Amino acid sequence: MTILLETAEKIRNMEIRGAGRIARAAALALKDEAKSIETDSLDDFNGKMKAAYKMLYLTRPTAVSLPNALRIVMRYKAATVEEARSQIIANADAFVTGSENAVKRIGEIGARRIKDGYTIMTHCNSSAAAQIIQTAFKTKKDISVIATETRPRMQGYVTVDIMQKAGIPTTLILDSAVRYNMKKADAVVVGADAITVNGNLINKVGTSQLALAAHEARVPFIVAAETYKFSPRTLLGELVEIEERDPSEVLSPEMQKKWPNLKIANPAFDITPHSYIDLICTEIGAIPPEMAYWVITEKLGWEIEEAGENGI
Ligand code: RUB
Repeated sequence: MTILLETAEKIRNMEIRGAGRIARAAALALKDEAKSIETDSLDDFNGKMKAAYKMLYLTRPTAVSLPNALRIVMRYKAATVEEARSQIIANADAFVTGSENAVKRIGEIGARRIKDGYTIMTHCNSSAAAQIIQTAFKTKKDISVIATETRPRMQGYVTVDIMQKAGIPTTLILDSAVRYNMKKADAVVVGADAITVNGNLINKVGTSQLALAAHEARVPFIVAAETYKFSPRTLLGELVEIEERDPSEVLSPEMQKKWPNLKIANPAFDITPHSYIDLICTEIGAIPPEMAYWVITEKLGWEIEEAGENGI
């Protein structure tokens, strides 16, 4: 199997998951494809690259880091196959390095918001959110973590594993125990799959419940998001599609047979309104959600026309 097919399958089945990892894996899959296409015809090369783009684009619908990464890697203008190939390789390498550096920078910026003695609640597993917590801990701050299980895929275990390996005291809680435990939290830190032009956050289903409970308890709600998590297409009035995953993630096929008339809803993400977000930590600084429009138009620099293309 080619790296392209393997990566697409791993993103689809969530072996590769988390918006940042998905973006980096997709960029590297395009790079590998560019390296392996054997042709002298630029049209042929372009056609094959577009097909690879399309395959990766369709793997998961919500994390905007995926189409953003694909567009960044596919920004090439070349007169020959070799020129195109080397531009794609350079774009992919630059994206991956930039993405890894962004996560580190977010860690440094976000860690300044974590004071000594803080307990931080987090949801699902976000590399950017985990980086903030780990960076704060490394600066000798005496902190602890409350991690939700994150049913049905239990990404909370990944977070627990990271925190345990780093030696950070951690408490695992049920998703339904978020409000009860919020009184023990000094801050909530979560990641992002997408941020819309009006500053709303799309992240793992249940995130909006942490935000509501944090708001009620006056606990700061902080989002860790690289700028490529901001969605240019929302500038055109489009909504971010919420992925609906297979019912078998919620209830086994055997149990489903027991209740043939039962409906199961399994949205993978939800929407947190910008009014519940105190701060978004990006690699270009800690910003209010109201600056999303600026990030999309000025930082990402995408014209509305370009934002409207999905490249397919
Ligand atoms: C993962 C999830 C993460 C964001 C950010 O969902 O919601 O919070 O993707 O992660 P899933 P990161 O497990 O369904 O992919 O900060 O690592 O990009």
